Amino acid sequence: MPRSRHTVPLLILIIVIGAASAATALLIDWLPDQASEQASRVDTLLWFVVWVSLALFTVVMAVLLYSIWRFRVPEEDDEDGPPTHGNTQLEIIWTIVPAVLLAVVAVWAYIVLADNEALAAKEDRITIDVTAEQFAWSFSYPDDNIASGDLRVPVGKQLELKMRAKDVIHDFYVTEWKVKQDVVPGITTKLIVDPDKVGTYQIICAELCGVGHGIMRARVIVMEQDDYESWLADAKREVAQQAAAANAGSGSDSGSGDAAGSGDEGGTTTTGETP
Ligand SMILES: [Cu+2]
Repeated sequence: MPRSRHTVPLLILIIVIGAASAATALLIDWLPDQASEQASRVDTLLWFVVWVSLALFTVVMAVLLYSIWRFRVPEEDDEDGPPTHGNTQLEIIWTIVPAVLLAVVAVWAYIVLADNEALAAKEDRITIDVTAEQFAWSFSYPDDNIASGDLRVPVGKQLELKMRAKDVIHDFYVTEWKVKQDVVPGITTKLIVDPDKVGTYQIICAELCGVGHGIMRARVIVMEQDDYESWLADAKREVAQQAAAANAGSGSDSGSGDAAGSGDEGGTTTTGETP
């Protein structure tokens, strides 16, 4: 059979399409920086899926383009093509290969999820309550009794975010952390993440939640441990001062005993301004 006649042109097509696909994947910086322990696990799995997809895409496109070119009939030829029957060998191959690939991805994803959600020891993690509402995020620190419009966290510690929604479904997503989690009215959802890079990142809502969905953003500020502790101490002091002031002038209209300053634009704490 004329197998050899097709082999070389097909191989050339595979090389050309494969090189173009690989170049597209490699030359463009597709993914956000990695800023959590979870990030590299997620990205590695993602790139595996991408490379497998590119390989399959390359083979399919090569065969398709070659067939269009090589087996084209003259325009006036309206006859049916020759009848063909199944090819058992091919069918077995194209059943087994995707089945194995899917199984690999499923098991791998399970392992990544289990690793990503593994809880650190109690003293090595910080619990933060996250509240989502149309169209804002707010954060409170139950252990320290303060609240903040920015999510401020120390680097190198695990966060256990306990998330509640006041109205509709939202979704907490920090692209650099590579993890996201729906926030659903009526239940408390949980997100585990270990930030490992100091910096300021955006929290975005990743679930269409109304007209303000696109502006439903907040900042996460990942700080050195020392900076975090001094911010925490300042915030606690401010809360105590506010409480004292509220007590002193109780009855008067001097503002909220409710420390949870809403996430105003500067997005700081309770305190209004912080270092
Ligand atoms: Cu939202």
